[in-house]
Amino acid sequence: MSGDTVQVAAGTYYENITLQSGVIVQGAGASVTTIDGGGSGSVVYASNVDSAAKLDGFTITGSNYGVYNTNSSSPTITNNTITGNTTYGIRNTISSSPTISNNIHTASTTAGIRNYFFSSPTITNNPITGNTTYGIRNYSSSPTVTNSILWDNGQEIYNSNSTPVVTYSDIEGGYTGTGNIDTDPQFVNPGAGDYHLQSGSPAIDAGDNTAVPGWLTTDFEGDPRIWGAAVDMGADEYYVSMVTATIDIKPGSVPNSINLKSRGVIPVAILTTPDFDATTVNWTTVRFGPNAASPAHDLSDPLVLADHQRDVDGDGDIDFVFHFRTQETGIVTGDIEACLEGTTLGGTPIQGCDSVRTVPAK
Ligand SMILES: [Ca+2]
Ligand SMILES: [Ca+2]
Ligand SMILES: [Ca+2]
Ligand SMILES: [Ca+2]
Repeated sequence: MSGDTVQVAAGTYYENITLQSGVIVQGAGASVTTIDGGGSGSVVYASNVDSAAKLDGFTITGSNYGVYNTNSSSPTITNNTITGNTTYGIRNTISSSPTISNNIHTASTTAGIRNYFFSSPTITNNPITGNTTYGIRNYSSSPTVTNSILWDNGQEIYNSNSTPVVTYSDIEGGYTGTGNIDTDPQFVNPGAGDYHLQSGSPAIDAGDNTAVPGWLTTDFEGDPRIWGAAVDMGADEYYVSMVTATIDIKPGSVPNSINLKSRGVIPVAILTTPDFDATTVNWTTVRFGPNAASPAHDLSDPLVLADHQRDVDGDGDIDFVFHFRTQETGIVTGDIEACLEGTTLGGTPIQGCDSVRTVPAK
């Protein structure tokens, strides 16, 4: 019934399903929930359904057509992996204009997406890659393609009597439109089905925020959809969450008295815990206090580094000790806390705070 949500548990289902207006079909995620159409016809069929019909969180595979929209169907298709269909991943025909966001389209034989007879889907944040003949094939149709990646298809976009609008997308061989680029998107491992973006990908922050539908608040794996300077192209938003590190200002001493008149240094340890190995911190990135002081010592000499990596709290694991010049930290009279920031050697941001007591007290 309209307004219903059909929740589908993780698993592989050998069947063919039909979308209905107003009904949400919600899988447990494309990595764990597969619908295999069993060889012929369409895995998912939709005729004249409205935009409130939704298909979310599946791998759609194993038929001629992954999703077949016809007779003015405009369902919302999001967070799916549409792969290994022998003709088209998605076929839109006879004025069908679905909203297609955050899906991975790959390994279909004829095209990732086929638009036919006045079908103008809105295709946002989709990688379409590794389809044999075409990425998108248009006939008398004009889709809107934004924040998407068309790479390594036989031909990326084929038009017959069609004028698609393609912007803020990475198209192999180039394509006319604002914000388009033609640079290897640097997927992590497309051969193994991993379409995450590498840290240096040109697709990061290269999309158009205004094209992201308001309801699309996460990427294909649940990270914030818009992160950093702008939305990324493709289904993945490159996102690294902050790790909260445990630090000990003046290791072994409490309270952590800071003599603001001192010309000396303040030792600060990042402690190794079961969740975090302090020796993975990139010392060149570490900053401390309101003025973001850099470490007082150059730790590029392995002997000096070894002297700073030791077990300061006696729990048997190696911690990382830094020293910061008191005058560079920006700590002022009355401050009760100071924080350290940096990143690991792998680029994960870290932050940790500890209490301080300034002397002479006010
Ligand atoms: Ca971004
Ligand atoms: Ca992500
Ligand atoms: Ca302390
Ligand atoms: Ca330790």
